[in-house]
Amino acid sequence: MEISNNFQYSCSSLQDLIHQLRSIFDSDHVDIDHVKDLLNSYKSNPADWRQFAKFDTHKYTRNLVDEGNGKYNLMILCWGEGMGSSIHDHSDAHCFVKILEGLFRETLYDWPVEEGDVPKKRCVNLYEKNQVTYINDTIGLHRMENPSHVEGTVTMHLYCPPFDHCRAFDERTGHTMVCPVTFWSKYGEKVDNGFKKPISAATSPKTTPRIQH
Ligand code: CSS
Ligand code: FE2
Repeated sequence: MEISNNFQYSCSSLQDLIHQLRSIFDSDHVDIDHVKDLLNSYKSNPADWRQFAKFDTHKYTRNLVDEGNGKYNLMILCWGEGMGSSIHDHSDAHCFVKILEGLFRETLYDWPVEEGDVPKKRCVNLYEKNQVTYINDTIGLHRMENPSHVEGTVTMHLYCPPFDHCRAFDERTGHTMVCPVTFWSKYGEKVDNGFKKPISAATSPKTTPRIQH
């Protein structure tokens, strides 16, 4: 990806956005600012995305909207009051976030200098409806949260290339953990993530904790 300025987009609906994203990502060289501009040009309309916005009472949800011809994943995340992620990286992917509803708080961290160091807090950014932000592993790590205790937050994320795990960091101990990321729904339909009860402690296989990031 390359950086350039002064590009104008207009976008009338989520369907239109999906269409234009596919067209941008058809090219071998995608400009980060063009993707940001396009996402900015979409004005959030709940009628467009309501079908994908599934809330869960216990955790934030990840809902797949489009696989972008295999080049990226476009998804809608729903964050109940006060819900947040751990501090995490982005598996070498580009991460674009657009706020569709509510408020969103990002706490940025520097990478630990040495293995086992704790990530160092850099700054806090607050985003509101229709704003767009971007991060990759070169910029740093972050924690994302719904800071509100009275309303939910809905965000749209584009990850390029798609990834199915990331690294989470414990702010106090510096311990890190590779975590799978899963979808709560795909194309508006609930996904069965297939948790299987171990038969007994003696025979149960080691399971990977499914923590969202
Ligand atoms: N990384 C989180 C959202 S913050 S970018 C996730 O996709 O689950
Ligand atoms: Fe993130």
